[in-house]
Amino acid sequence: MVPNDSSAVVVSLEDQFQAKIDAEIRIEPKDWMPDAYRKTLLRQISQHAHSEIVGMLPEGVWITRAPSLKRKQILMAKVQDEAGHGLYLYAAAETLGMERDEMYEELHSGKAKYSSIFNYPSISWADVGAIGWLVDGAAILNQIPLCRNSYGPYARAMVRICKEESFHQRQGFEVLLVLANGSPEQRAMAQDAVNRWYWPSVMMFGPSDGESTHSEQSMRWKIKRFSNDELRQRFIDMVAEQIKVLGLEHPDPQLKWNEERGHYDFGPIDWDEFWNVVKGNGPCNRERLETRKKAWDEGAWVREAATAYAEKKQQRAAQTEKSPAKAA
Ligand code: BYC
Repeated sequence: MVPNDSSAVVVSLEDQFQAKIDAEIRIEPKDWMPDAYRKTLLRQISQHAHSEIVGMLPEGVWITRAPSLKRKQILMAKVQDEAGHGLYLYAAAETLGMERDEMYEELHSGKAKYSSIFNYPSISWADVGAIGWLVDGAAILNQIPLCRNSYGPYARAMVRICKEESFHQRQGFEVLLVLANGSPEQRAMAQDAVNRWYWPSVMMFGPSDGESTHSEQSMRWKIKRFSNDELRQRFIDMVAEQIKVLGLEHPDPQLKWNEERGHYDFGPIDWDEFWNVVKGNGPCNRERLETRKKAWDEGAWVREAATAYAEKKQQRAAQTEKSPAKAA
Protein backbone atom coordinates (compact mmCIF):
# COMPACT_ATOMS: atom_id res chain seq x y z
CA MET A 1 0.00 0.00 0.00
CA VAL A 2 1.29 3.48 -0.87
CA PRO A 3 1.52 5.65 2.28
CA ASN A 4 -0.82 8.59 1.94
CA ASP A 5 -0.03 10.56 5.06
CA SER A 6 2.92 12.96 5.14
CA SER A 7 4.48 11.48 8.32
CA ALA A 8 5.01 8.18 6.50
CA VAL A 9 6.80 10.05 3.72
CA VAL A 10 9.05 11.78 6.28
CA VAL A 11 9.86 8.44 7.91
CA SER A 12 10.94 7.08 4.58
CA LEU A 13 13.10 10.14 3.92
CA GLU A 14 14.73 9.61 7.29
CA ASP A 15 15.42 5.99 6.40
CA GLN A 16 17.03 7.03 3.14
CA PHE A 17 19.07 9.65 4.96
CA GLN A 18 20.31 7.13 7.55
CA ALA A 19 21.14 4.66 4.75
CA LYS A 20 23.36 7.33 3.14
CA ILE A 21 25.11 7.95 6.45
CA ASP A 22 25.60 4.21 6.98
CA ALA A 23 27.11 3.94 3.49
CA GLU A 24 29.55 6.77 4.39
CA ILE A 25 28.05 9.12 1.79
CA ARG A 26 28.61 12.72 2.80
CA ILE A 27 25.62 14.98 3.39
CA GLU A 28 25.87 18.29 1.52
CA PRO A 29 24.00 21.57 2.23
CA LYS A 30 21.30 21.11 -0.43
CA ASP A 31 20.55 17.48 0.49
CA TRP A 32 17.45 16.65 2.50
CA MET A 33 18.24 16.22 6.18
CA PRO A 34 16.15 15.76 9.33
CA ASP A 35 15.60 18.98 11.20
CA ALA A 36 17.22 17.50 14.32
CA TYR A 37 20.40 16.68 12.33
CA ARG A 38 20.56 20.28 11.09
CA LYS A 39 20.02 21.61 14.62
CA THR A 40 22.63 19.32 16.18
CA LEU A 41 25.20 20.35 13.59
CA LEU A 42 24.39 24.04 13.95
CA ARG A 43 24.78 23.74 17.72
CA GLN A 44 28.09 21.88 17.54
CA ILE A 45 29.68 23.81 14.65
CA SER A 46 28.70 27.24 16.02
CA GLN A 47 29.94 26.26 19.51
CA HIS A 48 33.14 25.06 17.91
CA ALA A 49 33.51 28.37 15.99
CA HIS A 50 32.87 30.39 19.17
CA SER A 51 35.50 28.28 20.98
CA GLU A 52 38.11 29.17 18.37
CA ILE A 53 37.34 32.89 18.63
CA VAL A 54 37.10 33.04 22.44
CA GLY A 55 40.13 30.72 22.51
CA MET A 56 42.27 33.51 21.06
CA LEU A 57 41.94 35.47 24.31
CA PRO A 58 44.00 33.52 26.91
CA GLU A 59 47.03 33.36 24.60
CA GLY A 60 46.39 36.71 22.90
CA VAL A 61 47.21 38.62 26.10
CA TRP A 62 50.76 37.20 25.95
CA ILE A 63 51.59 38.56 22.47
CA THR A 64 52.82 41.89 23.87
CA ARG A 65 54.74 40.12 26.66
CA ALA A 66 56.36 37.27 24.70
CA PRO A 67 59.98 36.82 25.85
CA SER A 68 61.56 37.32 22.40
CA LEU A 69 60.76 38.56 18.90
CA LYS A 70 60.76 34.98 17.63
CA ARG A 71 58.30 33.84 20.32
CA LYS A 72 56.11 36.86 19.56
CA GLN A 73 56.00 36.00 15.84
CA ILE A 74 55.15 32.36 16.52
CA LEU A 75 52.42 33.26 19.01
CA MET A 76 50.92 35.87 16.68
CA ALA A 77 50.76 33.31 13.87
CA LYS A 78 49.12 30.78 16.18
CA VAL A 79 46.48 33.19 17.45
CA GLN A 80 45.74 34.29 13.86
CA ASP A 81 45.32 30.63 12.91
CA GLU A 82 42.63 30.31 15.61
CA ALA A 83 40.78 33.30 14.08
CA GLY A 84 40.96 31.54 10.70
CA HIS A 85 39.53 28.34 12.23
CA GLY A 86 36.63 30.37 13.63
CA LEU A 87 35.95 31.82 10.17
CA TYR A 88 35.97 28.46 8.35
CA LEU A 89 33.61 27.08 10.97
CA TYR A 90 31.20 30.03 10.87
CA ALA A 91 31.14 29.62 7.08
CA ALA A 92 30.37 25.89 7.49
CA ALA A 93 27.57 26.68 9.97
CA GLU A 94 26.09 29.28 7.58
CA THR A 95 25.48 26.52 5.02
CA LEU A 96 22.88 25.16 7.47
CA GLY A 97 20.80 28.31 7.20
CA MET A 98 21.83 30.53 10.10
CA GLU A 99 23.22 34.04 9.57
CA ARG A 100 26.61 34.76 11.11
CA ASP A 101 25.27 37.79 13.00
CA GLU A 102 22.70 35.55 14.65
CA MET A 103 25.46 33.21 15.81
CA TYR A 104 27.41 36.13 17.28
CA GLU A 105 24.25 37.32 18.99
CA GLU A 106 23.83 33.89 20.59
CA LEU A 107 27.43 33.99 21.83
CA HIS A 108 27.14 37.53 23.20
CA SER A 109 23.83 36.86 24.96
CA GLY A 110 25.25 33.74 26.64
CA LYS A 111 22.76 31.47 24.82
CA ALA A 112 25.45 29.61 22.88
CA LYS A 113 28.18 27.70 24.64
CA TYR A 114 31.89 27.66 23.89
CA SER A 115 34.54 25.32 25.28
CA SER A 116 34.86 25.37 29.08
CA ILE A 117 38.66 25.44 28.78
CA PHE A 118 38.81 29.09 27.75
CA ASN A 119 37.35 30.29 31.04
CA TYR A 120 40.62 29.77 32.88
CA PRO A 121 43.23 32.54 33.24
CA SER A 122 46.67 32.49 31.60
CA ILE A 123 48.86 33.92 34.32
CA SER A 124 52.42 33.19 33.19
CA TRP A 125 54.37 32.74 29.96
CA ALA A 126 54.46 28.99 30.68
CA ASP A 127 50.67 28.98 30.23
CA VAL A 128 51.24 29.63 26.51
CA GLY A 129 53.23 26.38 26.44
CA ALA A 130 50.64 24.46 28.48
CA ILE A 131 47.76 25.70 26.29
CA GLY A 132 49.57 24.71 23.09
CA TRP A 133 50.59 21.31 24.39
CA LEU A 134 47.51 20.30 26.40
CA VAL A 135 44.60 22.30 24.97
CA ASP A 136 45.60 22.03 21.31
CA GLY A 137 46.64 18.42 22.02
CA ALA A 138 43.15 17.65 23.33
CA ALA A 139 41.64 19.54 20.40
CA ILE A 140 43.57 17.44 17.86
CA LEU A 141 42.40 14.15 19.37
CA ASN A 142 38.80 15.37 19.30
CA GLN A 143 39.06 16.95 15.86
CA ILE A 144 40.87 14.33 13.76
CA PRO A 145 37.77 12.08 13.79
CA LEU A 146 35.72 15.17 12.86
CA CYS A 147 37.54 15.22 9.49
CA ARG A 148 35.43 12.12 8.74
CA ASN A 149 32.13 13.46 10.07
CA SER A 150 29.07 13.04 7.88
CA TYR A 151 28.49 16.71 6.97
CA GLY A 152 30.67 17.78 4.01
CA PRO A 153 31.38 21.45 4.82
CA TYR A 154 32.27 20.66 8.46
CA ALA A 155 34.47 17.69 7.55
CA ARG A 156 36.37 19.68 4.90
CA ALA A 157 36.95 22.64 7.23
CA MET A 158 38.42 20.27 9.81
CA VAL A 159 41.17 18.99 7.51
CA ARG A 160 43.07 22.27 7.41
CA ILE A 161 42.28 23.03 11.05
CA CYS A 162 43.87 19.75 12.15
CA LYS A 163 47.06 20.44 10.18
CA GLU A 164 47.41 23.79 11.93
CA GLU A 165 46.57 22.39 15.38
CA SER A 166 49.41 19.95 14.96
CA PHE A 167 51.90 22.83 14.60
CA HIS A 168 50.27 24.53 17.61
CA GLN A 169 50.77 21.52 19.83
CA ARG A 170 54.42 21.22 18.89
CA GLN A 171 55.10 24.90 19.56
CA GLY A 172 53.48 24.57 23.01
CA PHE A 173 55.50 21.48 23.82
CA GLU A 174 58.70 23.23 22.76
CA VAL A 175 57.96 26.27 24.94
CA LEU A 176 57.56 23.92 27.93
CA LEU A 177 60.64 21.87 27.01
CA VAL A 178 62.82 25.01 27.06
CA LEU A 179 61.36 26.12 30.42
CA ALA A 180 61.58 22.63 31.93
CA ASN A 181 65.31 22.57 31.07
CA GLY A 182 65.90 26.16 32.18
CA SER A 183 66.49 27.74 35.60
CA PRO A 184 64.74 26.31 38.72
CA GLU A 185 62.29 29.26 38.51
CA GLN A 186 61.48 28.50 34.86
CA ARG A 187 61.04 24.81 35.65
CA ALA A 188 58.68 25.67 38.53
CA MET A 189 56.73 27.97 36.21
CA ALA A 190 56.32 25.13 33.67
CA GLN A 191 55.22 22.69 36.38
CA ASP A 192 52.69 25.19 37.78
CA ALA A 193 51.18 25.82 34.33
CA VAL A 194 50.86 22.10 33.60
CA ASN A 195 49.27 21.52 37.02
CA ARG A 196 46.64 24.21 36.36
CA TRP A 197 45.80 23.30 32.72
CA TYR A 198 45.83 19.50 32.97
CA TRP A 199 42.45 18.79 34.60
CA PRO A 200 40.51 21.45 32.65
CA SER A 201 41.97 19.89 29.45
CA VAL A 202 40.79 16.44 30.57
CA MET A 203 37.30 17.97 31.03
CA MET A 204 37.33 19.54 27.54
CA PHE A 205 36.11 16.23 26.05
CA GLY A 206 32.74 16.82 27.68
CA PRO A 207 30.74 14.92 30.30
CA SER A 208 31.32 11.21 30.80
CA ASP A 209 29.41 8.97 28.38
CA GLY A 210 26.60 8.24 30.84
CA GLU A 211 25.90 11.99 31.20
CA SER A 212 26.39 12.94 27.55
CA THR A 213 22.98 13.88 26.15
CA HIS A 214 23.90 14.09 22.46
CA SER A 215 26.52 11.35 22.00
CA GLU A 216 24.28 8.43 21.11
CA GLN A 217 22.39 10.22 18.34
CA SER A 218 25.49 12.05 17.10
CA MET A 219 27.35 8.75 16.79
CA ARG A 220 24.43 7.26 14.83
CA TRP A 221 24.60 10.25 12.48
CA LYS A 222 28.41 9.94 12.34
CA ILE A 223 28.86 13.50 13.50
CA LYS A 224 30.84 11.97 16.35
CA ARG A 225 32.95 8.88 15.67
CA PHE A 226 34.13 8.21 19.23
CA SER A 227 32.57 8.83 22.61
CA ASN A 228 33.74 11.56 25.00
CA ASP A 229 35.31 8.98 27.36
CA GLU A 230 37.13 7.13 24.56
CA LEU A 231 38.80 10.33 23.37
CA ARG A 232 39.54 11.43 26.94
CA GLN A 233 41.33 8.12 27.59
CA ARG A 234 43.46 8.62 24.45
CA PHE A 235 44.42 12.07 25.71
CA ILE A 236 45.35 10.78 29.17
CA ASP A 237 47.49 8.03 27.62
CA MET A 238 49.21 10.49 25.27
CA VAL A 239 50.03 13.05 27.97
CA ALA A 240 51.28 10.36 30.38
CA GLU A 241 54.00 9.46 27.87
CA GLN A 242 54.85 12.96 26.63
CA ILE A 243 55.30 14.40 30.13
CA LYS A 244 58.17 11.95 30.63
CA VAL A 245 60.07 13.77 27.85
CA LEU A 246 59.46 17.09 29.61
CA GLY A 247 60.72 15.56 32.86
CA LEU A 248 57.90 17.24 34.82
CA GLU A 249 55.77 15.65 37.52
CA HIS A 250 52.38 14.33 36.43
CA PRO A 251 49.54 16.38 37.99
CA ASP A 252 47.50 13.24 38.73
CA PRO A 253 48.99 11.29 41.69
CA GLN A 254 46.62 8.39 40.95
CA LEU A 255 47.77 7.91 37.36
CA LYS A 256 48.82 4.28 36.91
CA TRP A 257 49.40 2.02 33.89
CA ASN A 258 46.82 -0.77 33.75
CA GLU A 259 48.34 -3.73 31.94
CA GLU A 260 45.00 -5.49 31.52
CA ARG A 261 43.21 -2.51 29.95
CA GLY A 262 46.27 -1.37 28.02
CA HIS A 263 45.53 2.18 29.25
CA TYR A 264 46.37 4.46 32.13
CA ASP A 265 43.95 4.53 35.08
CA PHE A 266 43.39 8.01 36.42
CA GLY A 267 42.09 9.90 39.45
CA PRO A 268 38.58 11.37 39.84
CA ILE A 269 37.47 14.23 37.60
CA ASP A 270 35.85 17.18 39.39
CA TRP A 271 32.57 17.27 37.46
CA ASP A 272 31.14 19.96 39.78
CA GLU A 273 33.91 22.25 38.59
CA PHE A 274 33.17 21.38 34.95
CA TRP A 275 29.43 22.12 35.17
CA ASN A 276 30.07 25.25 37.17
CA VAL A 277 32.28 26.57 34.36
CA VAL A 278 29.82 25.44 31.66
CA LYS A 279 27.01 27.28 33.47
CA GLY A 280 28.97 30.53 33.30
CA ASN A 281 30.60 30.62 36.74
CA GLY A 282 34.22 29.81 35.89
CA PRO A 283 37.09 32.13 36.79
CA CYS A 284 36.96 34.10 33.49
CA ASN A 285 33.48 33.52 31.93
CA ARG A 286 32.30 37.09 32.45
CA GLU A 287 35.59 38.63 31.36
CA ARG A 288 35.70 36.55 28.17
CA LEU A 289 32.18 37.53 27.10
CA GLU A 290 32.75 41.20 27.92
CA THR A 291 35.95 41.22 25.85
CA ARG A 292 34.14 39.66 22.87
CA LYS A 293 31.20 42.09 23.13
CA LYS A 294 33.57 45.07 23.35
CA ALA A 295 35.47 43.84 20.26
CA TRP A 296 32.13 43.48 18.41
CA ASP A 297 30.97 47.00 19.37
CA GLU A 298 34.30 48.62 18.60
CA GLY A 299 34.48 46.83 15.25
CA ALA A 300 31.11 48.25 14.09
CA TRP A 301 32.78 50.94 11.98
CA VAL A 302 34.89 48.32 10.16
CA ARG A 303 31.77 46.31 9.27
CA GLU A 304 29.98 49.48 8.12
CA ALA A 305 32.96 50.59 6.01
CA ALA A 306 33.29 47.12 4.41
CA THR A 307 29.55 47.08 3.59
CA ALA A 308 29.68 50.60 2.09
CA TYR A 309 32.73 49.64 -0.01
CA ALA A 310 31.04 46.46 -1.28
CA GLU A 311 27.93 48.46 -2.24
CA LYS A 312 30.02 51.06 -4.08
CA LYS A 313 31.84 48.33 -6.00
CA GLN A 314 28.54 46.71 -6.95
CA GLN A 315 27.11 50.04 -8.16
CA ARG A 316 30.21 50.70 -10.28
CA ALA A 317 30.01 47.23 -11.81
CA ALA A 318 26.31 47.76 -12.64
CA GLN A 319 27.12 51.15 -14.25
CA THR A 320 29.90 49.65 -16.36
CA GLU A 321 27.52 46.96 -17.56
CA LYS A 322 24.88 49.56 -18.54
CA SER A 323 27.18 52.00 -20.35
CA PRO A 324 30.67 50.55 -20.82
CA ALA A 325 31.93 53.50 -22.89
CA LYS A 326 30.95 56.11 -20.29
CA ALA A 327 32.52 54.11 -17.46
CA ALA A 328 35.78 53.80 -19.44
N1 BYC B 1 32.63 23.05 27.27
O1 BYC B 1 26.09 15.63 25.05
P1 BYC B 1 27.45 16.23 25.12
C1 BYC B 1 40.53 24.88 20.12
C2 BYC B 1 28.11 20.68 26.70
S1 BYC B 1 38.84 25.09 20.31
C3 BYC B 1 31.38 23.57 27.28
O2 BYC B 1 28.59 15.30 25.30
P2 BYC B 1 28.30 16.88 22.43
C4 BYC B 1 41.43 25.97 20.42
C5 BYC B 1 27.50 20.33 25.36
O3 BYC B 1 27.58 21.43 24.45
C6 BYC B 1 38.21 23.48 20.12
N2 BYC B 1 30.26 22.82 27.11
O4 BYC B 1 27.67 17.21 23.86
C7 BYC B 1 41.09 27.27 20.14
C8 BYC B 1 26.10 19.97 25.77
O5 BYC B 1 25.35 21.14 26.04
P3 BYC B 1 24.19 21.69 25.01
C9 BYC B 1 36.84 23.29 20.61
C10 BYC B 1 30.45 21.51 26.88
O6 BYC B 1 28.14 18.09 21.59
C11 BYC B 1 41.92 28.31 20.51
C12 BYC B 1 26.30 19.30 27.12
O7 BYC B 1 27.56 19.75 27.61
N3 BYC B 1 36.44 22.01 20.09
O8 BYC B 1 40.90 23.83 19.76
O9 BYC B 1 27.80 15.60 21.91
C13 BYC B 1 43.16 28.04 21.12
C14 BYC B 1 26.30 17.78 27.03
O10 BYC B 1 27.49 17.31 26.32
C15 BYC B 1 31.71 20.92 26.84
C16 BYC B 1 35.18 21.73 19.72
O11 BYC B 1 34.29 22.53 19.86
C17 BYC B 1 32.83 21.73 27.05
N4 BYC B 1 34.10 21.26 27.05
O12 BYC B 1 29.87 16.67 22.75
C18 BYC B 1 43.52 26.73 21.36
C19 BYC B 1 34.98 20.37 19.08
N5 BYC B 1 31.56 19.60 26.60
O13 BYC B 1 24.91 22.07 23.73
C20 BYC B 1 42.68 25.68 20.99
C21 BYC B 1 33.62 20.15 18.51
C22 BYC B 1 30.24 19.37 26.50
O14 BYC B 1 23.21 20.61 24.81
N6 BYC B 1 32.67 19.72 19.49
N7 BYC B 1 29.57 20.52 26.68
O15 BYC B 1 23.63 22.91 25.69
C23 BYC B 1 32.55 18.44 19.93
O16 BYC B 1 33.30 17.55 19.53
C24 BYC B 1 31.44 18.12 20.89
O17 BYC B 1 30.50 19.19 20.82
C25 BYC B 1 31.90 17.92 22.37
C26 BYC B 1 30.66 17.72 23.26
C27 BYC B 1 32.79 16.67 22.44
C28 BYC B 1 32.68 19.13 22.87
